[in-house]
Amino acid sequence: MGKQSAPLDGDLQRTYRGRAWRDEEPNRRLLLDTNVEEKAVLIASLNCSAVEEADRLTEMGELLRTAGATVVHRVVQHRERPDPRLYLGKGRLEELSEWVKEHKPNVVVAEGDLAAGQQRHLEDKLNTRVVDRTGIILDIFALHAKSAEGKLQVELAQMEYSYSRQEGLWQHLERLGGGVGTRGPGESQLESDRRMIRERMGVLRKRLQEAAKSRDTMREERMASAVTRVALAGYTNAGKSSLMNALTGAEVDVNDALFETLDATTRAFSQDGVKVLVSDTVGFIRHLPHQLVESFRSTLDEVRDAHLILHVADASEDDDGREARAKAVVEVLDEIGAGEVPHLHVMNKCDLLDIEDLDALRRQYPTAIFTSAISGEGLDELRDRLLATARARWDRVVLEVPYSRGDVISAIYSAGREVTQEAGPEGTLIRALMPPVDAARVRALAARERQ
Ligand SMILES: Nc1nc2c(ncn2[C@@H]2O[C@H](COP(=O)(O)OP(=O)(O)OP(=O)(O)O)[C@@H](O)[C@H]2O)c(=O)[nH]1
Ligand SMILES: [Mg+2]
Repeated sequence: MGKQSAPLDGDLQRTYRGRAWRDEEPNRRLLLDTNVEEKAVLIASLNCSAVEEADRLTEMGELLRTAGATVVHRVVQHRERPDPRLYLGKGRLEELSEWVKEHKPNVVVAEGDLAAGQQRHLEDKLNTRVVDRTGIILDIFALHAKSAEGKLQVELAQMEYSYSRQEGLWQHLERLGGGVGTRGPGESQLESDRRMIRERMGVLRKRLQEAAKSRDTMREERMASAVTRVALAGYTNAGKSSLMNALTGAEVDVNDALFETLDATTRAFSQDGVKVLVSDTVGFIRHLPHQLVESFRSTLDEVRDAHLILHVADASEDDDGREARAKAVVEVLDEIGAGEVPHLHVMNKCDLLDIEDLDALRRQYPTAIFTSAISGEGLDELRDRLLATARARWDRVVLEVPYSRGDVISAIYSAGREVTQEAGPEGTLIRALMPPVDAARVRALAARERQ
């Protein structure tokens, strides 16, 4: 490989090498150190409106804050699309390179996704770590993963991310080397890295499948149960967990951070014999890395299997920001197969709006429910709507139960509501509202009796 292999080899050490994940160190942070507040330079190559630009840069700042870094400098370039080789244009990169030399930030972070080659070229030019948006999001997930399954899911997503970048680098080296037969030492290291990652991904997938099996059993029970299931879904930091806690008295962690919640939690609340199960799960973001959607698929089943999705939004966002976020949420819901599930819009954080703004928003979203998990505003209305949804799912059952089957009658009383009974010629004529599953069960029982 001659001269060209030397800088690439250095590259590998910085970004690609030394990540031989071992069992004893799961969920190692991919890119940023946990214990120090890192100084980050944010770079962006954008082709969007000024409003969207401001929103995206703010969001990237929030992501970095959650990951433990502060933005100390920004370089924003407006161009049709990022430079295919260097992400930024040459001139801007030169300027940045000078700045980096002088101020020595810990990391340079791109607002968008970087191809492996772009990342490598930037690291060479700037002589510092370069990370992209997906890398930061994966890092936050690694930081917040708590359950065993959550940790496996994050690790798999991290691996898939690294693997796809190694693939790019590997192809690049292959081109440089001019063919398989001329591979140098750098490449063999790379190959062994790839093999290790592949093997580890296999192990992780298997473990996740095992976890999914027990989940499947739970899922079957869940699907068979008559209880109405409601899932909270929405952009990260909209207040889903806060609403969950306010509605059900759960104690899910709440924090002003992105992706605070990763695991799914389900709690019930009930009133007058009507029960509703509420699930809180991982939040969404625009361009949610595909690897994460894939590895969190089983967690996201909670959303797909729901009878009703509460699409929670932050009412205090400006119109453009709120609409962009709502669109991103709908995209992810479609991607996980939850696009057809009925949903109800919940505008949360209403306490942050003044009366005029709130009125305007109510006119803009006439079917939404306006809540504040902090002041408690709108929570009764939300609860009532959920209970009404649960009631509406109940079947009206009219049956003639043979006099010999007192057990069926007591089953109807225990699972049903508004039960009335009168004596008929061959049995008790009974009317009730029942959850669909129980209705089917007693109907089958009664039919069997008749034969
Ligand atoms: N003012 C106000 N703040 C709220 C309200 N609901 C939640 N928050 C705050 O918003 C932040 C995020 O709340 P969470 O409940 O953690 O949001 P989440 O949607 O579960 O976020 P992720 O799990 O990170 O996706 C926290 O600082 C909450 O205290 C509300 O109604 N009003
Ligand atoms: Mg949460």
